[in-house]
Amino acid sequence: MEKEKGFYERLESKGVSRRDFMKFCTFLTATMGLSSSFVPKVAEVFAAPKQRPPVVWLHFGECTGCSEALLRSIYPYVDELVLEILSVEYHETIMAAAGQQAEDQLQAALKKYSGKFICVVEGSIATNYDGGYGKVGDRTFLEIAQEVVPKALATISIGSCASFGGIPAAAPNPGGYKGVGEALGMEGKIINIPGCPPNPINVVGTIVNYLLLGKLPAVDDKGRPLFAYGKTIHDQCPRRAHFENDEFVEQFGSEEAALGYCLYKMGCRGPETYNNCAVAKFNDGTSWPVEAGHPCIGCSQPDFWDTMTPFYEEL
Ligand code: FSX
Ligand code: SF4
Ligand code: F3S
Repeated sequence: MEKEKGFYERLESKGVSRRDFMKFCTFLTATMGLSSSFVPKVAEVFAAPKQRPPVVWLHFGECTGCSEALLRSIYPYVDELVLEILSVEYHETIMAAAGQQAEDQLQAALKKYSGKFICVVEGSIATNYDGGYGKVGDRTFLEIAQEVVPKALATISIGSCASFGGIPAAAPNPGGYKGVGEALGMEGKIINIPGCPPNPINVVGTIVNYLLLGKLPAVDDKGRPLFAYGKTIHDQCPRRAHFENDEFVEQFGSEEAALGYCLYKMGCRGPETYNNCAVAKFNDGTSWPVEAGHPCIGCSQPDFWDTMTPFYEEL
């Protein structure tokens, strides 16, 4: 009870009412594919956590957009919530330590929490030339991942880079960048939350699923949680009726664009892209690419930069 009281007071002091928080929990519960009877239990995961698992958060070849999407999300408190439920032991973007001190912190966390921590990875791993294309603290991404990932209780790759190689792995890919699972030969053992960037709600949903139900969510054959990646964009798209009626945008700025017609002829990759953007949306449910009038570029699919280009051309 005391714990909960403190939690709600902390939220209030940040300008987040209990009502806003419950609204967020309701949205999160629905996104996770759970019935509304789970809402109080989901709220409890944040308000009175039974455990705060240690987390080692690694950054490899990427733009840091994944952390930015999560930590600067418009929900004023998603970042706060993540920090309420996790004990982040190492995260290069937000930790105060730098240089040798940061390296020491990583080693200390690995020693103390071996087999018990959750590893979150952003970014892909260079594998050519002994991993020489990407280093942190004079060690290659490959060496770091080989040391850390096998010691984790579970590993979550966030973003298309960590999941499937993403933009660093786009042709001609001289560094031999690969997703974490492939680079380590651990495909099938790592949860992938792709998207460039992924939706923060899917990251939070995966972690809450683990804390609430004691297991990671069910995944598809590419390691993606089914609750978020079980359907295509096209199957959830509000413009779908226009697609069925042959009502297409053929030029940006046209009358058809203003009418919100289907973007298929502008190169929309929604029909072959698995993600929940249409329902989860971004920035506190404000919008998502297709709603904003831009075709889906397939950013959460494997090798999207090579297989989905040229963008803006019909499939
Ligand atoms: Fe990649 Fe993320 Fe795109 Fe950027 O960490 S999925 S380039 S949004 O930052 O990895
Ligand atoms: Fe499908 Fe894209 Fe058209 Fe939506 S805009 S209906 S996702 S092709
Ligand atoms: Fe990416 Fe398409 Fe969603 S481009 S953000 S998967 S609408």
